[in-house]
Amino acid sequence: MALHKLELFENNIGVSDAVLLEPIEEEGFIENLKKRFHHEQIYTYIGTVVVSVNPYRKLPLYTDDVIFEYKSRNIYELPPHVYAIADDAYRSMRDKNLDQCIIISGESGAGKTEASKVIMQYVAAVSGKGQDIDKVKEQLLQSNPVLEAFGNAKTNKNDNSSRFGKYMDIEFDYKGDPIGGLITNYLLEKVRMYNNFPVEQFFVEGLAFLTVTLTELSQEIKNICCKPSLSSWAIPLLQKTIMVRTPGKKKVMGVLDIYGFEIFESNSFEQFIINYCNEKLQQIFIELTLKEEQEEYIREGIEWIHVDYFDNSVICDLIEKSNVGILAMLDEECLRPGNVTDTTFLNKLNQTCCEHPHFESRGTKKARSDKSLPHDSFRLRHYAGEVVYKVDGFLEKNNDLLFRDLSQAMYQCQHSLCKDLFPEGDPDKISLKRPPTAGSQFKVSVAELMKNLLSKNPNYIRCIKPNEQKRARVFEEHLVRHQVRYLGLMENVRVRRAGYAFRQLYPQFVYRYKMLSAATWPNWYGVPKDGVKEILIAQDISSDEYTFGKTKLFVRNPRTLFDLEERRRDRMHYLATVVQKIYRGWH
Ligand code: AD9
Ligand code: MG
Repeated sequence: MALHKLELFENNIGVSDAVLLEPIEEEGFIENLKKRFHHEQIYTYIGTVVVSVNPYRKLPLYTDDVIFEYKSRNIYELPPHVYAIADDAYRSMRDKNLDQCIIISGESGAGKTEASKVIMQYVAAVSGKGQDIDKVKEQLLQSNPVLEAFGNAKTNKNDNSSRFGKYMDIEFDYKGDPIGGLITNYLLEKVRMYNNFPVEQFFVEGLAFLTVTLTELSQEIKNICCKPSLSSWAIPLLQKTIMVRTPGKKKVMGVLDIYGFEIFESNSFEQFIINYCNEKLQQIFIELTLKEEQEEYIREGIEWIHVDYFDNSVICDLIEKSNVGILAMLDEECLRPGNVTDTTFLNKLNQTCCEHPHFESRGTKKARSDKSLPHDSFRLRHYAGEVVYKVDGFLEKNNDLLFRDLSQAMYQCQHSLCKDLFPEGDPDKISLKRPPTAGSQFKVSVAELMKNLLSKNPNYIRCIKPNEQKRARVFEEHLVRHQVRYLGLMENVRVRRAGYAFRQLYPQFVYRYKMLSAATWPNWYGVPKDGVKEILIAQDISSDEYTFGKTKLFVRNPRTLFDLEERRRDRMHYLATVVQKIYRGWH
């Protein structure tokens, strides 16, 4: 880790890795983000996770020069940046053959889509060049405006809000040049999108061999979507876009841009679904982070330290378990003949889930007298906090009968692309079979997504919105605190530094601290690990504080590191004074 980190610490613009915060407390974590934000340092690491605070203004962070600086550098050599993560992911994919995914989450307006564009820009800039490659890159970069034309809307949270979650696999050949991509969209919310269709003109060539002026098409879709009967939302619209693919062995980098945990004053089916997805993402985050830590310990031959953490599979089960989970209850109620309503669904939940420690409603014994909980709602204790869901509309939204109507309407559209996109709307092929419910489709897509992510090496970007007014230079602590909680960031910090907060390769450690031992100053010519030992002994660091891995020194407590830094600074000051005296003596 991090020469620059310590320098940043000295410069008093906060620590660039929250793992080095001491003690680990929410207040200090937020204070650190704030300090950095006001110094134009919008990125902070938690280990290898990037926390990004939306600056709401153009910062000179994305120029070609900056890309060049980050290209092929070690992740900790430079200040935190999305480029550093993108570079690390890209090189691991290209050189070590490890497929990667970059998971970007955060609430609306926090900067997820901007971050995904920054990643694509970086990958396009650092990968190979050539006529065919450039064409693919152009298509990858252009896919954003195309998808935005379909799925973005102005909302009160974001002028250009993506009303869908997007997962994009970018495919590369053995040299690391992009050869194509595959995009999967989740949860397109028509209700918020159709009023605000952007009608800019986009031109896409080579999409599944079609050349389309999307303005025409979007106008046509807008006309259809604006019919009052279609003013709800649907999950599978435009679900998959397949772009150019060339045969052969490929490597993959996936980018997931999906809303983070949502909690509004009134939460409905949409929030329930989104929060379920975030529970699953948290589950794999913990699993993979611990796995990664554990693997590093095994690689380095040091003993694994058990980490206590909140295992949220109990909540995932409550929502998704076959036959008894909330989604299963909802489906059962949707399929049951007779007088079924949102209230009968809630009654069913009360019967089935009343004993569950993460479920509460007024119809259950434990929350009967809880006046903060309305009678038409249930409360879930998510990993990130409690959310009250109003059951109103759950059945209708889950039934998703709209989807069949929509496919049929779209198929009637004059444009041939619409027919291609909604083949199931063909009257000759309409099946009388009931389409799957929205909830069950989402559960399947989430399971597929998780399987896909688990098969890759994960990288994380957690986006934070500093104020609701979309203003530059304004950092509202209460708003940030809310997001820090709902993104589970303190748990991230805890898990990351559960064992050893700091680790560094032996040669780098010797290089930085060689002035702290007479044996290693001015140069150490022996084995680097022995040099490290000399320094630790000379500084009288307790042996409980560190352990030796195969290639790295592991330090338990950040305080030890800060002490070493202070001593290093004093020593450097002393050495500079001595040199000055000698110089003056000569003259
Ligand atoms: V939503 O869930 O799709 O509603 P996002 O995707 O999280 O949301 P988006 O990336 O669209 O938010 O960012 C919102 C706005 O913030 C952008 O339109 C920019 O004006 C602004 N933004 C975000 N990130 C940056 C940045 N790194 N630098 C400058 C930024 N401005
Ligand atoms: Mg977005």
